[in-house]
Amino acid sequence: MSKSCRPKAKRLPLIAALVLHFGAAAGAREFRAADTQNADYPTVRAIVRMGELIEARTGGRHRIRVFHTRQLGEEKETIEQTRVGAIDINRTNVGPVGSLVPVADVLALPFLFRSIDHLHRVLDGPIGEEILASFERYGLIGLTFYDSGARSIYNSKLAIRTLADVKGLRIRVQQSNLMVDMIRALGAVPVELPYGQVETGLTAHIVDGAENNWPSYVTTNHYRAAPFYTLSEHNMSPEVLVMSLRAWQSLSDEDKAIFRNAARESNVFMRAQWNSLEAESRRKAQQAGVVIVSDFDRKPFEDAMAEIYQKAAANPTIAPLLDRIRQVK
Ligand code: GTR
Repeated sequence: MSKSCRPKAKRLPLIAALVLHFGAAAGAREFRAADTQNADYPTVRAIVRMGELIEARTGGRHRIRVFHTRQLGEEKETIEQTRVGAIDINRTNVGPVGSLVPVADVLALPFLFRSIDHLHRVLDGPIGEEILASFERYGLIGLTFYDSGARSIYNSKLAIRTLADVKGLRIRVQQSNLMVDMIRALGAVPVELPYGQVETGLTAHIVDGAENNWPSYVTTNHYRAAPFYTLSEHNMSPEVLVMSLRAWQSLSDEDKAIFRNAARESNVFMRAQWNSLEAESRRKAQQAGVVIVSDFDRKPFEDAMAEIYQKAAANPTIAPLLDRIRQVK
């Protein structure tokens, strides 16, 4: 029997399948993701990985296109664009996002975490979940955190060992009020610059130094212009992966679960790469002649943060979280 002669009853499932297929395809989407780091950076690779998982699990209905290296703008702008739904997914550091989502600032507080393990226990437990959930009222869905190691101060002038050494230095900070306060509390001059302008800022001596983790210090070439790196490890601000509320609401419940799980799995994938990249970046800097200062006088740096902690303790959203974070063993 030719196809056109099939009895009507038998054709119905085929029509239903076609409707289902094209119906689903109509809801199919490519989600635009922003990251300021370069194509090989672990956060970018992690989002690519998340996209692969999503594509496989939705039978190709949904995919993620990653725009790395600030192609969609600097962090401050991309956060704003994600909030209004012009960008679907954004990987940013908690530093700049803290100016929009105050509770995120708690994770950027200087000298709060005792170690990366302590940070991981906080992020992987109920506090991490609560912080991610609190993004929603600002138009963002917190999907997962990514590692970012510890941030340390570097500069082009001198090996910083004491608080007096920092005094008066012009230090670039992320676009974050908390980071501005932190550098000011050290007696240095904070200069807010977008990430993409720091290398020029250092080479043109607009700033004397900056602060970041090993992989960022090396992949951006900051180590060439500012070869004194003091292991201050003053904060451990993680990265956070967020989705615009608008994009999130376009997903079915089933797809939301797929996105959440894929994001979490991409975090595990990223963590597996982080330590070796950190060590490799440090080695590269050392080989290039960077002076690494580990014998710095930490206590006065911590004491200088008293005012920041007074402010945090007076904030009813942050204060209870602070205590709970300290209690996490
Ligand atoms: C990096 C982080 C970026 C950006 C950058 C900066 O460690 O991955 O998202 O916040 O620091 O200092 O601007």
